[in-house]
Amino acid sequence: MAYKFGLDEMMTKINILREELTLADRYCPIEHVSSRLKSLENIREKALRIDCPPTLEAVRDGIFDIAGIRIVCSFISDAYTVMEMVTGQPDVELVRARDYIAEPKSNGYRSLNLVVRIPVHLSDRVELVLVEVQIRTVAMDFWASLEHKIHYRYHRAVPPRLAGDLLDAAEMAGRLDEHMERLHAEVLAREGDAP
Ligand code: 0O2
Repeated sequence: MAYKFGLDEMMTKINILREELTLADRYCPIEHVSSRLKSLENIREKALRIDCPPTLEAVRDGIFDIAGIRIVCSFISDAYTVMEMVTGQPDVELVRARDYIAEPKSNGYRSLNLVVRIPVHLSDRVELVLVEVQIRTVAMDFWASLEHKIHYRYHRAVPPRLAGDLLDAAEMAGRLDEHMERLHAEVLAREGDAP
């Protein structure tokens, strides 16, 4: 229940940011947002995989992505802007930041993976809830969703040829992101020059 409310709180924050920028006719760096609660089965599977004892306390302390939000942006710079917007709020505590954009994983995975702690106000207490926030570009998301499917299809043992092809695709997606970023910066500079 607390994780569900944690997700609701974070989604409200993100939706307010989007709406504020849209109403004020300002550039909105967020393309789309999704959220999910990890199923009990997936929590159990992850606990086994990372050697986390299957107790409530251990899972609370050891699994950070029970509540997960994914924010997809158009450009790499937008991902960092969104990170600042989300973590700059006084009731959002940044617990962990993994910048897989600056340092991609060896399989090619790129994303900003944050873990934040936010208060959830219940009738008789305040619970501090961890929410994982993944922020990435459309190209990174496209790659990650296919890689995720392949990963599960092969039960995490992706054949080397496929893994090599995925790495090539991740590098292409990275180059596309850099190209789009340059075009975006050029358009912004021209808009700045316009009378
Ligand atoms: P699922 O099925 O998406 O829920 P830790 O064990 O603490 O070291 P943790 O918590 O796995 O690390 O943190 P990390 O590395 O930031 O990964 C959190 C989530 O990011 C993963 O959750 C995935 O959703 C996503 N992710 C991380 N690495 C990859 C990757 O190589 N490929 C893809 N497609 N997604 C990735 P789960 O529980 O692993 O997976």
